[in-house]
Amino acid sequence: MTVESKRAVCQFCHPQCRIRVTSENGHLVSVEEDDSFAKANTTFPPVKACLRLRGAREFMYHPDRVNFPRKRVGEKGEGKWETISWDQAFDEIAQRLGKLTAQYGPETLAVTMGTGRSTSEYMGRFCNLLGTPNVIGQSHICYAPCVVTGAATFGWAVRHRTVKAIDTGSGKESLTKCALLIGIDPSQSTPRLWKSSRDGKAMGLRLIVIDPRKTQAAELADLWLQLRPGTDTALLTAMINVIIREKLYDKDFVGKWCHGFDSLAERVSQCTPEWAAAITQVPADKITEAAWMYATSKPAFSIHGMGTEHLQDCVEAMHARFILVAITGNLDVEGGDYLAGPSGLVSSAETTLDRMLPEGQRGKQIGIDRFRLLSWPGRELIQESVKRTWGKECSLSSITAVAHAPLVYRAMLTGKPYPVRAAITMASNPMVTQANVKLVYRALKSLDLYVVLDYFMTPSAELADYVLPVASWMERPYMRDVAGTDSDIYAGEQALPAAIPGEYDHKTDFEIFRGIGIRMGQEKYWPWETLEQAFDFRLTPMGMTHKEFMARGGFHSPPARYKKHEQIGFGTPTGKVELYSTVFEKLGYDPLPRYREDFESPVSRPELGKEYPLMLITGGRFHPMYHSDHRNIDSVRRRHPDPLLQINPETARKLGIADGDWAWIETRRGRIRMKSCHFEGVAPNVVHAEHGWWFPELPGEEPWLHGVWESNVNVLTADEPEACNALSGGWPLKTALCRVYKAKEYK
Ligand SMILES: Nc1nc2c(c(=O)[nH]1)N[C@H]1C(S)=C(S)[C@@H](COP(=O)(O)OP(=O)(O)OC[C@H]3O[C@@H](n4cnc5c(=O)[nH]c(N)nc54)[C@H](O)[C@@H]3O)O[C@H]1N2
Ligand SMILES: Nc1nc2c(c(=O)[nH]1)N[C@H]1C(S)=C(S)[C@@H](COP(=O)(O)OP(=O)(O)OC[C@H]3O[C@@H](n4cnc5c(=O)[nH]c(N)nc54)[C@H](O)[C@@H]3O)O[C@H]1N2
Ligand code: SF4
Ligand SMILES: [Mo]
Repeated sequence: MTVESKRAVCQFCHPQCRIRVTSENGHLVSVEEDDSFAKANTTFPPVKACLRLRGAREFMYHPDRVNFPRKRVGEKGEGKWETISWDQAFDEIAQRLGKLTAQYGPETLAVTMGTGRSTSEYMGRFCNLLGTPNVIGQSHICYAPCVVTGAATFGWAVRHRTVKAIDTGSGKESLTKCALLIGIDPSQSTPRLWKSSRDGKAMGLRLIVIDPRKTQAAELADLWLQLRPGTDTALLTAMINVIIREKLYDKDFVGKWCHGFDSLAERVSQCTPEWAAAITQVPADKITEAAWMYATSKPAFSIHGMGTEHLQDCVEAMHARFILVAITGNLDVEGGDYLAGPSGLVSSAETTLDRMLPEGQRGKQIGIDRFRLLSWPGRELIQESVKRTWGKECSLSSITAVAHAPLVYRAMLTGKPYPVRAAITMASNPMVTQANVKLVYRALKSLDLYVVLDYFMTPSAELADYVLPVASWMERPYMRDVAGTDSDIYAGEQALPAAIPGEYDHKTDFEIFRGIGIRMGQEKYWPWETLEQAFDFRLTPMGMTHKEFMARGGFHSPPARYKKHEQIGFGTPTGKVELYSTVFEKLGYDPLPRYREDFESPVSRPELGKEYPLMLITGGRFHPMYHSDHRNIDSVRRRHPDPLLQINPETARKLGIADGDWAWIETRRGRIRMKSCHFEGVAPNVVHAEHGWWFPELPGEEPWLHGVWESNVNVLTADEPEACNALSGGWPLKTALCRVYKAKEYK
């Protein structure tokens, strides 16, 4: 019997917990926290309690896991499959894709990606070599707007979400004196930030939370600003107004290092707390107090989450947040918002070979005319000065020059601006997580070729022509420098075999794109046979292999260096922090943040507001689920068996909905059912519905598609271009108008 013990990095979610995986004859025996690993700047205590991790064996050997490549034999969505070999799968996919690209051009292929738990740089490499600019997915609404707006404003992105958190220092008093949490619920989504928030609070940290819901962080906070959903820009520009009017800003830093202060001051001169109070429903004195607290408790840290990123005016709100950071002198200082700079790896942008995507093909990126910030025009403009300053781009190219998903799904349906006839889905589940899934469904079903790379038959996989079984984090090595924005590098070993003859035959996403790519004439560009060899190459600038990197602890964090602008300036066109964004201006947009009422609110649509009187927030994170995952892992599902709707008890009473009753939630786009949960922490005119729900236990064939129409909140969300952010194209997931009524019976 061979017993092995390996040091892996868990990828069931994002914190990159370091796990000791023990196996016997290649079979998983146990997973536990790994103390022998080099400490990754903060340890992560809740591993033992992590239900997702504890379900690892159930996941690995789940009876529903797809273990061999599958090819559709019946009609699309009929649920009839045959098992085929990898060679057959690669040959047929390459051949069918080749035929389609010959007919329509390589841009006929779209690739969907998700929250980033796999090696998307090799997916990007495949796409760039093939010549398609149409990578789509969640980047528009998850993290890419933050990277791009950060890089446009500061010349690099500030990012602390998974790796770094509030700097509490090592003394009795918190090093960071104030933390501003905007639209983020760390107690559910961001364990390290949550731990450091609580630790900091016990050491005198002042906490300001901006959230329409009373989250655990809001309970802990010194100040909780319960704003009306969708009004962050109004609130943040009012804080800027107070800071400028009361002269609380850092005059020295602003004078030396900020571009456009006078224009900013003029722009926000009307944005008084009283003005913002009428919009946000947060009392004016609380806004003033928040501005004072943030500006005078130094150093201060800030972070925004998806409550801000999932808004129609997300870019404006982020820009306002970054302005606050800069004018208060909290940028790149110890305990404040840190600009990490690039890591020592070959960058992910280089790995994707994005420079090999011909100019003409870049111009075909769908959405490029309208949404220029996150597509090629913004990418080129921003990264030019970033690269000049830092030597490397601040991006994972596959997520910062992306096609606009809602327009790509429309192209699948209409053939405009040109036919998109094929798609590959990697590490994503668009039938559940993309907005407006009724449209996504019709679009995916209309394709000539649809290939899904996943572990299970998700509702998306059920619509595929081929389903390819991927190796999980336990079955592949790991290495990451957090999307090319953070200098920390994490690595892990492969702990289990990806294939055991007669039992299962999985491949990494890397091997799958390589396999198809080689058959499409890309052989020269795939010199590495395994993911580990590809990692070896990325480590060449550091002069070691993946194995050697693991031998040195599997973690590298260069010592922090602050105020780097004093040596190198800021990587923006003006070399300063762009309060007034010359980048936005050049792209044809407003260079300063301005609040606009959301496309679907009781104020912008009073008539609709009468029919649909409640404001709907979707997708607030909750334990133990991770997006649409884990619904089929019994031990996890038992802890949270049903989809929940949070509703104020007063509203529920008026609607005759008792705590625990099933209720319909309806928007203009459709309706779904969830179990109601009375919650004082939302205003009477706001409800919150979870996202990610499908029911793996229901049949896969149509019309069921594992219950994808039952409780999937993205039946309700909007994705029309008019609803999207004007600069980035991000779609709104935290604002919509709905009505709620009791569901008479369930099932
Ligand atoms: N209404 C609403 N919608 C939302 C949100 C919201 O708040 N509200 N949140 C949005 C956000 S921020 C995000 S990031 C997205 C998430 O959107 P997705 O990333 O699409 O969501 P997941 O459920 O994580 O889907 C991942 C799928 O990939 C599979 N998978 C996991 N790891 C791997 C891997 O390594 N390789 C491969 N090939 N497959 C893998 C899983 O089995 C799962 O089926 O959802 C977005 N959608
Ligand atoms: N358990 C778990 N953890 C996760 C995930 C998961 O699925 N499950 N997903 C991961 C991913 S990919 C992401 S992107 C992160 C996201 O994690 P977070 O950034 O925490 O995002 P959410 O939980 O979607 O929303 C955060 C808060 O925004 C609030 N909010 C809603 N509307 C508004 C608004 O208009 N303004 C403001 N200021 N706030 C608003 C919500 O009430 C919510 O409390 O979580 C990651 N962590
Ligand atoms: S699932 Fe649990 S152990 Fe794995 S990365 Fe997430 S929090 Fe860490
Ligand atoms: Mo996300």
